[in-house]
Amino acid sequence: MKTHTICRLCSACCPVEVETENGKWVKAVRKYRFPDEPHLRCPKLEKAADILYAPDRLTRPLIKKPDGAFREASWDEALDTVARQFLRCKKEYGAQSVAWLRGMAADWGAPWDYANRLMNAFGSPNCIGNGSVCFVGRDLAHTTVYGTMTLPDTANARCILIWGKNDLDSAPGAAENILHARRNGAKLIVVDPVKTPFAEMADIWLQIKPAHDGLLAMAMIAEIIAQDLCDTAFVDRWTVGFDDLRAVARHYSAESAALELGLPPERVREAARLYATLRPACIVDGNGLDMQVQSFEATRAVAMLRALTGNLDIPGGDILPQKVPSRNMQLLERLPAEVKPVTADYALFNTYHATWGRQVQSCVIDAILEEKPYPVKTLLVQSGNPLVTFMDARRVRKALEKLEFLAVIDLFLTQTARMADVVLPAGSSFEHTQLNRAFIRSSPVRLQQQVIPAVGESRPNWQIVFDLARRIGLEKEFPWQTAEEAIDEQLAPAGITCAMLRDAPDGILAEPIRCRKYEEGGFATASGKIEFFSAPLQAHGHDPVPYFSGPPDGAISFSDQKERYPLIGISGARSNRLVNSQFARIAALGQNESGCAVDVHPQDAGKYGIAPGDRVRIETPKGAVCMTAKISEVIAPGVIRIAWGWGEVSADYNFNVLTDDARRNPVTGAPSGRAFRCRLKKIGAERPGGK
Ligand SMILES: Nc1nc2c(c(=O)[nH]1)N[C@H]1C(S)=C(S)[C@@H](COP(=O)(O)OP(=O)(O)OC[C@H]3O[C@@H](n4cnc5c(=O)[nH]c(N)nc54)[C@H](O)[C@@H]3O)O[C@H]1N2
Ligand SMILES: Nc1nc2c(c(=O)[nH]1)N[C@H]1C(S)=C(S)[C@@H](COP(=O)(O)OP(=O)(O)OC[C@H]3O[C@@H](n4cnc5c(=O)[nH]c(N)nc54)[C@H](O)[C@@H]3O)O[C@H]1N2
Ligand code: SF4
Ligand SMILES: [Mo]
Repeated sequence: MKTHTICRLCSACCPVEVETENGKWVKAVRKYRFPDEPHLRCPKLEKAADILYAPDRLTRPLIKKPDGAFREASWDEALDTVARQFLRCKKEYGAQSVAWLRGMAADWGAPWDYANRLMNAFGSPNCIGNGSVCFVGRDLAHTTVYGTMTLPDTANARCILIWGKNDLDSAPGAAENILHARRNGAKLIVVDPVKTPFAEMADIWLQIKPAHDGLLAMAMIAEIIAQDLCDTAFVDRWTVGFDDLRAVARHYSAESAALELGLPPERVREAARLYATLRPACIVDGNGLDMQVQSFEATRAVAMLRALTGNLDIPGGDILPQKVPSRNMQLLERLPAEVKPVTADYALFNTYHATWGRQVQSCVIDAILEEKPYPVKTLLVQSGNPLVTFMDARRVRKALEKLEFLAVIDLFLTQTARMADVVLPAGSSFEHTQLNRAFIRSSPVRLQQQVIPAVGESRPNWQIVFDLARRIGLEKEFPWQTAEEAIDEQLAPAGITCAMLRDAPDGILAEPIRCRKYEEGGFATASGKIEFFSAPLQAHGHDPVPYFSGPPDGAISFSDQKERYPLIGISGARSNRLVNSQFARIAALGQNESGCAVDVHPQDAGKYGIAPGDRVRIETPKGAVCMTAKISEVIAPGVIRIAWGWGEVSADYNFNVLTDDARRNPVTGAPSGRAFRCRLKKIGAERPGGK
């Protein structure tokens, strides 16, 4: 049997066709937008059976015994235990002392809505996503400029500016669009500290100093304004604050910025000119811009480039998405107004969007450890592995140890799950039907369909949440018996149902696609125009224009200890075999730890006496990891790139013991997880057998 669905093994959300036989996975293929073009392989999808039927998949709920070992339990007992803890905590400390942490994997789609609904109805504002380090902070930066986050129409662009994104490994469908445009003659500019394959094929590669993107964006803005390369008619008609931006940008000439960035000034000018003059042009921004203390300002400055050049909402430019009409399922109105979330310091981020909710994950750790603004005592982690993926991993461990109760919903007994009192086994994305956020953010709507039965006694995420809700007294709020019933209710405003979606393998357009939609009703900002100057940001005490109060300072963690920590460490590539902390244990994907290595430039290798395959120790003021050295010229001298996510395999490899969570972006709470000062020393010769 063949079924069209969405793969959610990573956040790329590829449409796929899955073949099954008697309820068993046989194989799957990604569907291609340009079937005649060469396409990219995805090892994760090819090895999906190894993931789905992994011998260490959790198949029964687990409860921790007093001696610290787990025992298997029935769903009734496990869910009742979690429900009892929720209710006890609410009674003893107030509902807000219960928090729900959400990782990336189950999607911020309907399951995100369901978890929020449960927590809001329960009375706790602390359903917290990881958007401070991934995507949502960028969404806010776009939104403050032109009212929404745009989507690049790369396939039709003549010029593509890739800024901190590596779709070849992280989103193959998106990469194929770029390759298609390239074959049609599009020019490519890449801003990346690493020589990625896109950087190699680029017309201009700006090898940026890590975490200094804001400076480069301001220099490009300055150049475009100084050389009269703006789309003046568009800027005059559709923007506010151009004079303010021009006044700030004067301080960021290509010469001065390039000096700080270690780039030739003419390259910066050339990039600005190419991007501004070749229309249509789009900008593909990525996670390279997140996890920096300066991420919000930098992303905002990048967003302004789109507006200055009039590339918004035109074919081949950056498109304003057409949201699919849907019901807000979150019951936010049920939350008592006087209860503030643990993320209260990030007021604008908490409230700018109707359904993103609260996203500064670090605040949960603060609340557990420092009891500020109040203590969190019970935590439920769904589809996340904070012990490996949050900054400052040792602090996270301390926090998890301090909790009165920890429950984890996951497919595997992760490092985080091992610390739990109760572990609830979830079905993978192929084992349940789900409406993903990505497919209501813009048309066409597509359905992620269940293609195989849940493995063992594992259960779909939606069912676990609904069952738990009913056990804490929310039967009325969760009346649905199937995922389809809930999805149909959510999509009712669009007049679309699961049954219709099942018959539409390529999805359903909620309305015809249009361009220049702002001509009908303006932009969704306070002024109705694009805001180079943001009054709402100013009202919240932030810079109304990016870098209004000066150039980035301390963008890289531990910069004040440069003498002792001379190198810049950056977070490793996302291999197309692995996803964050996932799959390294699957033999076919983890490949005997061959990807767990640190890239050292030949100059630095010479300086530190390091040969390929040597064991090295990398240290920051926070901690140390040990890995194998690889000599590589993909990074600049003075920069080392350290594999990340491997902390799931061994504590020795936990990249995030190196990172800092103390300094955060004031608007989005983003810590500097990607770039920090560090030092390196050799601790042994080549490891035998690659182990
Ligand atoms: N140093 C450093 N730190 C980083 C990053 C980095 O680049 N460098 N990247 C950051 C980014 S962008 C992100 S998004 C975060 C990711 O942080 P996390 O979301 O914590 O990371 P994952 O390893 O993807 O963990 C997902 C967990 O969900 C489980 N899972 C998979 N599918 C399902 C499902 O359907 N249901 C349930 N319940 N569980 C499921 C997996 O087994 C896995 O344990 O990490 C961030 N941390
Ligand atoms: N195979 C695979 N796919 C994934 C994931 C995975 O782990 N594996 N994770 C998923 C998740 S959670 C996410 S968020 C996406 C992320 O996917 P992307 O948005 O593509 O992000 P990254 O691959 O983390 O980084 C993109 C590029 O940013 C560069 N970069 C690093 N530091 C800087 C900097 O300071 N400035 C600039 N300009 N660039 C910098 C890196 O060298 C890299 O080439 O991928 C998703 N898809
Ligand atoms: S890139 Fe691979 S794993 Fe990720 S969604 Fe697409 S097919 Fe699935
Ligand atoms: Mo992410």
